[in-house]
Amino acid sequence: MSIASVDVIVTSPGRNFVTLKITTSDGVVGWGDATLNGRELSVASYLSDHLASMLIGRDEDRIEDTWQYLYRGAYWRRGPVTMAAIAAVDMALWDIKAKKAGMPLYQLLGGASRDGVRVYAHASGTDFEALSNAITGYRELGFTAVRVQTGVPGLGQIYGVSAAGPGVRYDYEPAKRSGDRPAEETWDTRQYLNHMPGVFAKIREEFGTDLRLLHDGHHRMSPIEAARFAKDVEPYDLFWLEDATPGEDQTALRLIRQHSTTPLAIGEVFNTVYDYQTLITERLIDYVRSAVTHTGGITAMKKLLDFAAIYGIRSGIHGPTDISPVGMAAALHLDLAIHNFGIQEYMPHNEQTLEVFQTSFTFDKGFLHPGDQPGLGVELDEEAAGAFEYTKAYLPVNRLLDGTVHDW
Ligand code: GCO
Ligand code: MG
Repeated sequence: MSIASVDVIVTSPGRNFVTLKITTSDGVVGWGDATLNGRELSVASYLSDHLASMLIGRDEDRIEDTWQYLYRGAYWRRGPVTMAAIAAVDMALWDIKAKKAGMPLYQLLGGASRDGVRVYAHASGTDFEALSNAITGYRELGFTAVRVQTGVPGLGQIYGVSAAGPGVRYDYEPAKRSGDRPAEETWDTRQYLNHMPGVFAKIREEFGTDLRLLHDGHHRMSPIEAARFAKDVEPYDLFWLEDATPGEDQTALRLIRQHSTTPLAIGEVFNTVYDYQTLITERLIDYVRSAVTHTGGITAMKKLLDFAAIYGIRSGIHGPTDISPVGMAAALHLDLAIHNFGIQEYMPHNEQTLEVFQTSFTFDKGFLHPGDQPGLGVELDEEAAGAFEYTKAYLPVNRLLDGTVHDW
C-alpha cells in the first residue's frame, strides 16, 4: 500500500483554512491541518508545489521515517511554514493509520489517561460589565476555566477583546479581512499594567476562588514589566500568564521566575522542541502552548510533551479558531492520552466552519472528548468547502501611542 494522491484544500468558511488530504492506493483518506493565520497560501504552496510529488508512492505507514525525510531532507530547518506543512502530512498519516486500525487515534497513543479534557473558553469585554457577563455566560455553559481579556481605558480595540459588545461570543477572530494590508491597533503597556490587576481583583470578588483564570499578555511586556505584572497578579491565583514577553528570548523568563510564582505558559509561535530547550531544562515555564498544527504534528508534539513531562511541565495546547477542527481533533487525542495534560484551549468554530468540517468531538460540563470514530474523527466535505473562496485576512499590526511598531 502507498500514498496515491495528495490534495491541498483552501477554504474560507468565515476564516481561512488550509487542509491536506492524503489518499492511499486502497482508498483510505487522511486529513491534516496546515493553517497558518495570515500566511495561508505559503503553506499551501509548500505542500502542493514541493511535498505532494515527494509523497506519492511512499508507504503511508512509515510516519516517523516520513517526518524525518521531510524535516532533515529539506536541509532548511524549522520555521512556521515548513513545520505547518510537515504537521499536516503527519496528522494525515496518523489519521490513516488509526482508520486502518479501526481505532480512535488516542488508542494508538497509549489509550485514555482521563475521561475528558478540561478546556478553557475566551471571556472578554470592553469594560468590566461586559467581561463579567461573558464569564457568567461561560459558567452557565459549564466551563470551569476562562481566559480573561479586557479593554484598557484610553486604548481602542486591543488584542483578545471582542468588538461585538457584551455577552458570550464564540467567533472572536483576530485576523481581519482588511484588504491588502493588516489593520492597525494601538497599545500602551503602562496603562495596561495599571489597569489589569484591578480587573482580576474584581473577578475574584464576584466569582470566588473556584474558577480557573487565565490571561494572555500577547508578547507585549519587557522582562521587568512582565516580572512586575506576574507579581502584581499573584494574589488572584492565575492558572497561567501566557506570552508575558516575546517568545524568541527564552532567558527573559528567568527574570519573571525570580520575582513571582504566577505559573507561566508560552509557545504558540514556536515550531520545534528546540525553541523550548532552555525553557524546559531550566524549568522556566509551567505549560507548553504549542499548536499541533505549527509544531510538526502529532509525532513532534508527543516527543515535546514527553520531554516536558520529565521536568514536571504540562500541556496547554493552542486551540484558537485559526486551528482548524482537524488540528483541534489532533490536540484532543494527544490531550486524552498523555499523562502530563494541563488544559486545552477551546474557541468553538462558527457554524459555516462546522458545515465544512464534520467533527465528532463532544463537550460536556467544561470537558471535551475527541469521540471514538476511527482516526482523528473529522471529515472535510469538499463540496461545502468549495463554496467558500479564500479571502485575504491578516492579524493586526500594533503601534505604541507615539507610532512605534510594537508586538501585537
Ligand atoms: C491564543 C492566541 C491566539 C492568537 C492567534 C493568532 O492564545 O489563543 O494568542 O488568539 O492571537 O492564534 O493567529
Ligand atoms: Mg495566546
